[in-house]
Amino acid sequence: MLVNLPTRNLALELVRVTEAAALAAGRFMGRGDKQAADRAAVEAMRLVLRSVEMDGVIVIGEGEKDNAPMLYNGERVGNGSPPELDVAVDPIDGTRPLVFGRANSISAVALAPRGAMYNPGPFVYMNKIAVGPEAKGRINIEKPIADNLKAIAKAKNKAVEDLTVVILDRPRHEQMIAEIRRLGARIRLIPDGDVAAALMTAMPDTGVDVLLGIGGTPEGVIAACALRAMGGEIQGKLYARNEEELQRGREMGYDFDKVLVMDDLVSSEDVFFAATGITDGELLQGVRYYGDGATTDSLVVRGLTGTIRRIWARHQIEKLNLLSPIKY
Ligand code: VTB
Repeated sequence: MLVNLPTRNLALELVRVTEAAALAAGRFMGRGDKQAADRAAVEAMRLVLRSVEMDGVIVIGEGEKDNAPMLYNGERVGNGSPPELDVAVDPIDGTRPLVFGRANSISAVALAPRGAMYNPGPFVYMNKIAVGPEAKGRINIEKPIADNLKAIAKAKNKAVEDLTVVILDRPRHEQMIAEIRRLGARIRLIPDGDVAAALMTAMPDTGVDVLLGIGGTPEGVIAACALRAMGGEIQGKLYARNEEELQRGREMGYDFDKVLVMDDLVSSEDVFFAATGITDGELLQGVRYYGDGATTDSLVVRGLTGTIRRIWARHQIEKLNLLSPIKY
């Protein structure tokens, strides 16, 4: 038997990164200013990432689609010492819900060995199907929705009518929604935030069984890292918005018909994932501020062991503001 000494769990360092972003972004709840919220989260994230002992390169940086402040693809993060890692960041998934004071806005970061994460290039949309551990190995994005729902229901020992399907509330999903209604499953339409939705499929308490539909590609890769660590599954297919994008993809060697399975999206089991709630949601509690501090609620996951930790923290804002250039 091969016995290894326990090694570092980088996710435990990573959680400070998502906590900082959430604490900074939480101030913008309901205040209507997307740019300011994004800037606060990105700056806090960038600063705390520096303290993480790693030689990281951002492979998945959000923002290009929304023209928001961002951590750039190719940006070096961490303190520069080994291990060499790919980094995926989503400083705020659900900026709109945050600035309108709605549910399920989170901050998320994932790490994987260098070269392990899928590089989606400039292609912003991905068709996705994501499930938790019970339905892992039973889904196939190429098959009709009816087949997938039946397979998931069977795996979870329930009827299709008992399933809850999460879908982003977008006109592009009208047909899919009509089809799911015809099949009799229950639907949760979400305004944004399909990273949280993908995670919910792997957390039985949330009552969510499957995520379907077209969402952001960066969000797909981050969700893949989290689900890989949590024992769930996601499959994706790049989605071209128009003929021009399709053409560009072909020239760059991207195949929009290719099914991206777990191993394509993140090819290593050695992944780390952390997320902190910004606004309240069924996955995580949002940031709460008190006269003398603030609380955060986070999820910390390590792929090698599959350990899922829930970390609740109380932060002393006054002390932090003395030490940190970030305004909490
Ligand atoms: C989703 C959602 C994100 O982008 O991926 C979505 O999870 C997809 O793009 O929070 P559209 O909004 O253009 O449909 C976000 O909403 C972030 O932009």
